Amino acid sequence: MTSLQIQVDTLLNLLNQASELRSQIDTTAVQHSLKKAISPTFEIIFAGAFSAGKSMLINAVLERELLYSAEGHATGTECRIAYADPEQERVVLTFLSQSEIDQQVNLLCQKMGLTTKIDLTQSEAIALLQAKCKEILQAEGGESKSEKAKQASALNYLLEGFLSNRDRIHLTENQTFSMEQFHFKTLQEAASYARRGANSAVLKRVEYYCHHDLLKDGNILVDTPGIDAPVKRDAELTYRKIENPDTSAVVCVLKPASSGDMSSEETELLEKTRHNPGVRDRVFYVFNRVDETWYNAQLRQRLDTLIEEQFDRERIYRTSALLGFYGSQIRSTGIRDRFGLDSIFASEEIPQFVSEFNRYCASSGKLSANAFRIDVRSYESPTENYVRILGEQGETLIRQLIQDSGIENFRTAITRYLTEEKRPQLIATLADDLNPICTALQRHYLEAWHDLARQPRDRSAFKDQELRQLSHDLKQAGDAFRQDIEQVINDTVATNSNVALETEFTRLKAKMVSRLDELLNTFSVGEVHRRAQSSHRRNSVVPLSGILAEAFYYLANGLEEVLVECSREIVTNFFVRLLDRVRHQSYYRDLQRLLGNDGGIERSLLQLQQQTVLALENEARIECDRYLRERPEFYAEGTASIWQLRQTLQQACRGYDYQSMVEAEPAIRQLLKLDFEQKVKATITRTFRQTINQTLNTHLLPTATEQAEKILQQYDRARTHLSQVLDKEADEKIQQIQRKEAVLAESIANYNDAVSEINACLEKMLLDRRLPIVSQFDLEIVPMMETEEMVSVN
Ligand SMILES: Nc1nc2c(ncn2[C@@H]2O[C@H](COP(=O)(O)OP(=O)(O)O)[C@@H](O)[C@H]2O)c(=O)[nH]1
Ligand SMILES: [Mg+2]
Repeated sequence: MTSLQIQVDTLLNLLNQASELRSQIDTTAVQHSLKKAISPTFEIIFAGAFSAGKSMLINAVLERELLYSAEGHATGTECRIAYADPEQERVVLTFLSQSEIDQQVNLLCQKMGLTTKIDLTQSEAIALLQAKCKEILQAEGGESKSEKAKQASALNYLLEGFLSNRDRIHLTENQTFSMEQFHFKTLQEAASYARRGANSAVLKRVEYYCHHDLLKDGNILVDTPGIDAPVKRDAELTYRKIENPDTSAVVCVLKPASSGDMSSEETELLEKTRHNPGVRDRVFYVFNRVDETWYNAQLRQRLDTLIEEQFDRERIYRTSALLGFYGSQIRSTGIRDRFGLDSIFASEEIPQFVSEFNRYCASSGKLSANAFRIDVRSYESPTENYVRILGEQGETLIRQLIQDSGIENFRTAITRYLTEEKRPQLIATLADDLNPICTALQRHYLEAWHDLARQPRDRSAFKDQELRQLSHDLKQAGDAFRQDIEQVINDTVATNSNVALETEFTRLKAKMVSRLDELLNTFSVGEVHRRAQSSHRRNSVVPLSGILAEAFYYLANGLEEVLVECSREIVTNFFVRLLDRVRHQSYYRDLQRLLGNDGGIERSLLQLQQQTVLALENEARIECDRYLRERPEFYAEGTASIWQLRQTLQQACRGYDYQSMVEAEPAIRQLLKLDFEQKVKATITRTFRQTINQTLNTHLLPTATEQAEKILQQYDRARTHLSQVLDKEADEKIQQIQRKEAVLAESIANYNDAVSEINACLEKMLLDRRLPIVSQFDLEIVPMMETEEMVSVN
């Protein structure tokens, strides 16, 4: 771990410990900038349209021919160039899989209108298709002549590459090979293998490890497929790289010098680059192919206007990678190898560079007549002109060419950036991202420190402060108790959401209903008849109304027993639960601490329980007493009960003896049932639930208010008690404050250490920003808090 990472981690940990701050501050920016600042690698992506000259530009910057660069040929190969010591130069090659090649072949076939699906395992089919490609190329007159020719050429390369690398291509996996596996002796040898069109077509990735100062310090140059590559997936690969936060800088190689305007893909590229938090302002804009504007005034004008209108002045470069690269290459040549024609360009008939060179000499307008006397002769061949002119002008012309190519300018800028500006800038960005975190931490530490400084430091000061609070605390506890009771009442009465009580009431209902059944079943007409006869000895006949009256008493009293018993149970259980709840509330604990007891809460609740039980029992008795009276519907015309009454009368009054009355027993029971069922139903569905609520309400609320008052009146006792408690607590509390202070002091020291180290680093890099320190001076000045004055006035 680098020291910078340790410092930043310390700060982030401190932030994590300050729980109030943690949720308010987003640390993603810091994570990104830290990663960049400490990362051993720094990826610079060269991105742009197909044929903008990305590969040539990298070759030119490194002054080495590493990458494949050619007209009209787009590959999906990603090339990375990283540093190696001189003896360690090497290349690692990763091949496409057969299924990837298959996909590309079929895509190209489709585009070219060759619909038959090709199977790569069939060599005849491949041979046929290659023949077809060559036919198209011939018909079109060369690989760069038309879109179709380009496609035919690409397809041909792909098939050729597949055939000649067959043993390195796996059906589904991407296989990797080192330089040694190919028996390449030098990087150059491996590079020229990879540059060959057919090989490049089947390579997914090429990693060069190459000795160049620019690559030191972890810099990696990445060449990407064009953003307008014909194979969509290749273009996507580039966009994904641009958006990846691991990417550190982007060189946008733009084409307007040749096309006159920005393409939509180029605009998208700039957009995506700007939105990458890993890249920020580390973007270089290179307008390559600037040589084309030398021969076309209109192009030149359009390029100037575009840059003027759409770009800031910063990091804008105009280059000719082609002239710059070959210019630097032919420096080491001479008349002995005809300025490269026999060495560098040996394989080409009329090299692209030769034509461009002659054109530069003839009509670029860059070579003043005073300095150069150049004669491009129409009767000489391009190569004759080339060799002659270079022979005449030598070194100076090459130097002028390189200077006009703008490559040195770009190379100097990117080298300066990578070797001098990059580190300080990465650290500066990190510091800027850290700044809000440090400012918040610094403020937090000062506040916490001053808070502690205001805390009492000795026993008597501590006691004074606590006792000053006492009446306020007592009132708060009493109020809390009252509010708690109000809450319980509200839950029970207003919303019927007291679950336990609801269950008990349901049980009460069931008990009443089943008791009525039982009473109706056990009621015996014979028994009542005998009892009536024995209390009226003179008479032997008993009227039906006499029997009914007895039955009413029997049922009402039997039901009363149940209702009274259930009421007692409901109230008792309600209070048991209430007490349990109260005992677990914080005001109850507070009271214990302030008074040494609960201030009489428990006693008053138990008393209240007894009163409430009596009250509700009484209500139950009144309720059941009312059962003795017939309901008005009992005799009302057209009801079931009057019909049943008549029925019963007819049966019972058929004779005068005991027997006819006993025979009417089922009818009498039916009649009683009709009447009592309604009465019980009214009790359990309407009246009695209401009665319970009412009883609890009227008993609890006044008592709660009264109790809160009583608590407040116990101030003197509380004062005596609390001061004894405080005597014991003071030492512990003071120690606690001291412990907190020690912890805080340590955090502050850690914070200051981390910040100082980062500041030292900023200073060393000559950056002017600093992160805030928690200074001794700020710690010592304790601002007075307004609330403190208010408390002492009370
Ligand atoms: N005229 C001119 N041609 C260039 C320049 N840079 C590259 N080229 C040519 O453009 C073609 C494509 O270049 P290449 O580097 O492969 O482009 P890439 O697709 O962006 O990698 C090649 O033939 C190069 O020689 C330049 O500055 N001027
Ligand atoms: Mg390229």
